[in-house]
Amino acid sequence: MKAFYAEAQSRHAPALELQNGEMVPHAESQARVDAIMTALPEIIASKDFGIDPILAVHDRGYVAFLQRAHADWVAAGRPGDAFPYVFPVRGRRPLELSRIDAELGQYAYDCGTPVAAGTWDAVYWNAQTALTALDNVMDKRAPAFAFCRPPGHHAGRDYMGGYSYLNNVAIAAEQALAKGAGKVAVLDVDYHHGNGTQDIFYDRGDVLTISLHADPKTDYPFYWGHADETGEGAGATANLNLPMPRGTVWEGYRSCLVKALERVAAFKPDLLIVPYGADTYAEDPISFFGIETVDYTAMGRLIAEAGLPTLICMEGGYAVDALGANVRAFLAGVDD
Ligand code: OKP
Ligand code: ZN
Repeated sequence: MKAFYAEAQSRHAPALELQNGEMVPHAESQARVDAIMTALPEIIASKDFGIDPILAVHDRGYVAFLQRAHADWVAAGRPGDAFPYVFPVRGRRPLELSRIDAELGQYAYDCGTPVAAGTWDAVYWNAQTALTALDNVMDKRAPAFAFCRPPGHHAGRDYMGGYSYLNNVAIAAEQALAKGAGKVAVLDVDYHHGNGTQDIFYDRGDVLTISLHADPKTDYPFYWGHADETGEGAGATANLNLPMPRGTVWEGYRSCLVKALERVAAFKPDLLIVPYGADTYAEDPISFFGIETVDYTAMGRLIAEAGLPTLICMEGGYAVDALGANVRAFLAGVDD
């Protein structure tokens, strides 16, 4: 399967994140890139589709903020990466705020998503990687792998969180519609709920969003991902959340995936986008499912059986030692 990446994606290198009350080395690291790179046979450099496909999904003010946030942070005399620490409570009146701390809180929803010096360049090219792989899928009708990094599925129209800044999957879905696809289905198999993608398409009937993930009653992102979130307006019934308990192994996961794929088939999409996270892996350091490396091949095979043009976008996966093998196992299943 063709795999795409842009070197600039490596410019995003945040040092630390706040996890369970401690500043720890950021889990979303360059070591992930190296692990996946060595597992892929050949990597094709991404093409530049420009900023318009990004602005078709994301708020202009938010994009401008991402472009200058780190420089503003440095200008304010701050060390390291730009970190939010104060957040507006939802429902407050919109305010024109200019101090960097106020803006960080306005555009972030957690403390795991700092803006580092190279973040904008990296996430711009991250989106281009998704767009390049999409182009390949639409052109060749064969599956393609967008090696997206950092992840994107937690980012909303105007917010960052969960290591995500731009929503690569949403950008690709919107671009596919602009290029003539009538309907797109997103099937998110990362351990964490794809809250940003859900939010972006919540009131839309042309994009079906499905997420299989750890129950938000016990796991991040807590405030989204519950089974009763089914969409609204034109998108009523076009969102499906399948939360699973901690400890879920392949057998239980598989039956949820079958349900998800039945819904995909009923929707009759022109394109399937799969945000893939290897953080469902049994040994993942921040997650609690029991999927094994061989199971990823079965997972990929089941998804390929849907018989749809398929774009795979990388999301999470933090067990660096097994990450390459897990990605390879999944892609092998899709390719079978
Ligand atoms: C990004 B992706 C656990 C803290 C979790 C954020 C996790 C973001 C995951 N103590 N922090 O979906 O893999
Ligand atoms: Zn995840």
